[in-house]
Amino acid sequence: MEVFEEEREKRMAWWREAKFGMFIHWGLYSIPAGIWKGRLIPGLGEWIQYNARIPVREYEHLAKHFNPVKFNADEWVGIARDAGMRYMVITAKHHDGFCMFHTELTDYNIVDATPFKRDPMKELAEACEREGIKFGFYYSQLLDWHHPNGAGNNWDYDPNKKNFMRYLEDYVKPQLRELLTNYGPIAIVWFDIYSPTPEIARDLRDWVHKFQPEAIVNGRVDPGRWDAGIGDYIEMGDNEIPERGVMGYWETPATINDTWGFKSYDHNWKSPGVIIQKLVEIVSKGGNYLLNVGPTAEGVIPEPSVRNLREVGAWLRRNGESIYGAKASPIDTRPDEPYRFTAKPGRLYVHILAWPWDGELRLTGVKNRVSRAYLLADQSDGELRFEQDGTEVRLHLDRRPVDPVDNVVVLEMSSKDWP
Ligand code: JFZ
Repeated sequence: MEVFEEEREKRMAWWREAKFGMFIHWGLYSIPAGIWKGRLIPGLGEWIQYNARIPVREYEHLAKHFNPVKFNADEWVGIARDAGMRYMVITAKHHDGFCMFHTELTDYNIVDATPFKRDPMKELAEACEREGIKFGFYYSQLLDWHHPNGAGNNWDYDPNKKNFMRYLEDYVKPQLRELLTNYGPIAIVWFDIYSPTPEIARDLRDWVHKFQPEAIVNGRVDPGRWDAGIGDYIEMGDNEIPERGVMGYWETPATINDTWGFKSYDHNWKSPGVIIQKLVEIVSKGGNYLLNVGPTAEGVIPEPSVRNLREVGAWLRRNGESIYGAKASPIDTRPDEPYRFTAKPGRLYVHILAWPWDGELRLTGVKNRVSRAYLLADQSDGELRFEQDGTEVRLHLDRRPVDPVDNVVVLEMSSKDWP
């Protein structure tokens, strides 16, 4: 294995184990929250400056009103912990160019431009350190609707007069240095929407590793979703779960409603059951699930998302062994089959998404001899009866399920050579 591959395997060790993370989109866009001058602005909350073509001189006035007095880093980290989320990625600078961290490169940042005057990135990094949750930054390395040399704002600036390489060298890289030297150990840098060329992608990845060699770099540093492999893993499209398992490391970034940045009228919260089923679907195909919350301008994570995440955490406390550090299913399942598999050496986890009415579950493709079977969440009733004929196992679920969404049966094998 090449040295780079070995280094990557070491970097990815915690990520292979973590499986489930909290994404946070928080910035000036949380103030309008999808409404501008009395109009509902369609699209993602964090895209409001673009979607409403708001001039920089108007949009930047929002900074004077950004004062999230209810923000409490330990509270947010506690929500992630109680949800069973093992890492946190937060927007240090999204496409609007506003910096949610103290930077010397511009006064357009939360410490210098707002009445809040605190650095929430610093407070969250320290709170995550206390809680043992891995911490990282989302950073928009291409689109910047505030900076004259950033990409994307053609309503204030003449695109023909932009100098992206100046933006990269004189602004992006010095800011990345600040983020990678002022906030302690950074577990991941989550670049977004691709670099213009593979050379720039490699330069950014190497720049990250110059300061934090252990930091994982996501796939959107690459010039395209499936290109280059310069990042440490493939970043799927928003809310995208691949049809079939994908080789190597990959992650689904997902919204908990229909927007990343807070919108006051988006109440389409994913239920705990939907979140659990997506988590299981993703892990059964070999991926990680980075699920977003969009805090309000006051610094509050919306209560419905907190409530739903708390229930997901309760399920994970009973069934986390089948998720954390688990590998993709060794058995192909059709999308319509009411069960999924995850695996660890010598153990197959059968995620039963619909409890069979007759209590019988027939599984095929089990390439080892099963020695015992039991319900992961409640072993008080002892082991489950089963018969095995070659690779076919008939499970007798002669007891009531304990969970409304996903009941996990463990099939312990006679040896560790499969799965
Ligand atoms: C990007 C951002 O534009 C968006 O605001 C949010 O931060 C999201 C997590 O990332 O949106 C994308 C980027 C890439 C794809 C889809 C949406 N893609 O590759 O399909």
